[in-house]
Amino acid sequence: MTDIDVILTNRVVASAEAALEGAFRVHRLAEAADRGAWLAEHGATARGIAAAYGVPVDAALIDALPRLEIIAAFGVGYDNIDTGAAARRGVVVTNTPDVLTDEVADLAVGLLIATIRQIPQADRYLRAGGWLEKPFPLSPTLRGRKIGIFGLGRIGIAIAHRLAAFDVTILYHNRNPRTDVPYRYVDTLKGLAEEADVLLVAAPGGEGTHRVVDAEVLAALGRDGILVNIGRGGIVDEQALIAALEQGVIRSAGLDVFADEPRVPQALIDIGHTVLLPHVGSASEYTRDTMGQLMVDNLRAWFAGRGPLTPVPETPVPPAL
Ligand code: NAP
Ligand code: 8YV
Repeated sequence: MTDIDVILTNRVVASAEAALEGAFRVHRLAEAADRGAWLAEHGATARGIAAAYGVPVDAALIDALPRLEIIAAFGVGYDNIDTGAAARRGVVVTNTPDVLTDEVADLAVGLLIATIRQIPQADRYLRAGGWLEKPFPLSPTLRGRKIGIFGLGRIGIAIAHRLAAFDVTILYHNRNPRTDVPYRYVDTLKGLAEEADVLLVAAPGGEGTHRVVDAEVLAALGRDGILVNIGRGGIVDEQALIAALEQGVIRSAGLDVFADEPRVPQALIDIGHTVLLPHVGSASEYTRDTMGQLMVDNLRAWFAGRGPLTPVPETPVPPAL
């Protein structure tokens, strides 16, 4: 163990916690009964943060740590971290890209098919004895659908590659068109929803995408439309989605992420034809271990003077490294 103090903001996978404990003096923010008193005790010496998803690393926390050098996120999404505040302080932020891409893409395709073919509903029907009475109702189909991917990045493209095997049409919207993909670019999100009958969200959360999937976009998706969200809950206006599902503005939704996790609106739970998952896109033992390894490797590399392995673009690596 080194004499470097690192704050762990909440529980992460056990293998990563063990690696952190082996490499650093770890202080667990989640165990702080009184945050002010806790920061007074540990804030002056902390040089790193291991940032679990869901705990804000905001300007107040960053500014309470005068020796902070690096914030290593456990996840590829880092919308819980104020990268602007970190950049102003010269603090580097890292995330865990690539190592979870395939796992999340697998889950996205599973969620899409589960939602269209109503797999959880059919399972519940059998268990409740419904099949003994009559066959399960016929479902909608994936056949002939146009899939609009909102956020054709690492995960979005991995989803598109998988969907190619399903013989569906793929369109996408990003801020910038890609020159390296065979899929057609649509220059607005509403335009994508108008053209597609599945809107599959794989974009990051944060200010730029906050509630952009709103009532207008859902209306554009249309009565046969399916929304699948594995990006971030805040991207979708949940009240507008509930209204759209209740009123038949769209057909159904498959959601892995929610605006206020782990709380999910009761109205969404009560709509029986949706498929709702507790943010499990990357949640296999294998992938969570790999993500944890990369988070710890970023901290180790930084404190060994080798620079961060996977810094985010908003907080450039200091020129000295
Ligand atoms: P990525 O490679 O950075 O891809 C993000 C894509 O979104 C890029 O193509 C980007 O293109 C586009 N984008 C970003 N901001 C946008 C905006 N304001 N409007 C339109 N398009 C925008 O990231 P990734 O590795 O694929 O991960 C994507 C996200 O998936 C993560 O940030 C995270 O929120 C989510 N995720 C969820 C789970 C889960 O368990 N459900 C697991 C992992 C990741 P442009 O820059 O051209 O706009
Ligand atoms: C995890 C994620 O659920 O990487 C991300 O952005 O959303 C997921 O992989 C999360 O980071 C860890 O709880």
